[in-house]
Amino acid sequence: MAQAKSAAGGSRGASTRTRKSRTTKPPKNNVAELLPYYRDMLLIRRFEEKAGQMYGMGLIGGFCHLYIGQEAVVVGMQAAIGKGDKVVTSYRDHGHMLACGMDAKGVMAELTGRIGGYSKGKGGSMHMFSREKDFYGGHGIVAAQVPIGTGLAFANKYNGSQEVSLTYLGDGALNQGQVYESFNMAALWKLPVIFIIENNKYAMGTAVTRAAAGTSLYQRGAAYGIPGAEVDGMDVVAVHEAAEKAVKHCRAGKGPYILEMKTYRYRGHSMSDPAKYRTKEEVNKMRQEHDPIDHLRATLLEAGVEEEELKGIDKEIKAIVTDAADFAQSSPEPDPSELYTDILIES
Ligand SMILES: Cc1ncc(C[n+]2csc(CCOP(=O)(O)OP(=O)(O)O)c2C)c(N)n1
Ligand SMILES: [Mg+2]
Repeated sequence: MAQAKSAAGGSRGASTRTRKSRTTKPPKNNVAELLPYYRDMLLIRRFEEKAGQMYGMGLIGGFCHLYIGQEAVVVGMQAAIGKGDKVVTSYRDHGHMLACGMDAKGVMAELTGRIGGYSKGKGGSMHMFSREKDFYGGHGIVAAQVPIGTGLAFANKYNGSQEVSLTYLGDGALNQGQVYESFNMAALWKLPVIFIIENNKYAMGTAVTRAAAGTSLYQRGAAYGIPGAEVDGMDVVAVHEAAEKAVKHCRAGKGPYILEMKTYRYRGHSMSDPAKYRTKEEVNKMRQEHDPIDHLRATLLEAGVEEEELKGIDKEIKAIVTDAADFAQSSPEPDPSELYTDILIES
């Protein structure tokens, strides 16, 4: 399975490659445990497709960054954590919210700017939050969530809890200075934070190969002694396996961990991206050969799960997304008085 590889220049770091082939097999006798992965990835996929459609119809305003293609990352990670563990991410956040258990209706209604949305329709796609579900946002400033996630881990440690902080960032965000300030403090104080780099190969229109000096992103913590691993982010079983290892490391008080998820976004950077920086063939190849949902579906069928069972899940998800879309269009717009609520006024 994993081919051990030392992190560049790191004496304490133990970066490994855990990138799996496309033949990852489910744990023996545990096929049923994979059904929730299928369900959760499908929910994100269908939700995002619907959001894209509604954006095209003019029902969603502002920015909207879809997560289609990357579903295995968040679903595999989330399956390794529990209540109290914290999650924070960037603006490409709908999948993370759904994976955290936030209500599809509340997320969709936020996209349409309605009162039933998680931020009462005042935040939109990039600005949602749920303390109840341990989701700490949606952040529009590239890498801003990294010190926040590190701070959440500091709080966990300070409070003497065993909770971990999952801090997601993109391949582009990884070149921000604040990431390395966070790495330093996280390693110095052995904070329980997992930095999950969602390497989808592009930062807007810039390929990672053009922007990053050295593309083994999982080794970026080597100077701080932070272990890192490269993972096939299109394979939910591989993601989950890597996540469990990283969570165990954090809960044991050994400090931070880096997971580089090799993934791909099928849609543009945001809804207004003409996508001239890559070919249609490149996108089609990924969709056809590496789709995380198709791959899991095939694995499940091969393992003897009935097609009818999967169809039942498809139907359930369709109903959830239709309900969310209906709610997002029928929930009222916020009252003008809402302009004056939730505002910090310092006098
Ligand atoms: C500080 C800052 N600089 C620039 C931007 C504009 N911007 C928004 S997303 C983005 C690319 C980030 O790419 P990546 O981190 O790879 O995440 P991805 O969009 O691929 O998920 C940029 C440059 C911003 N929002 N904030
Ligand atoms: Mg990227």
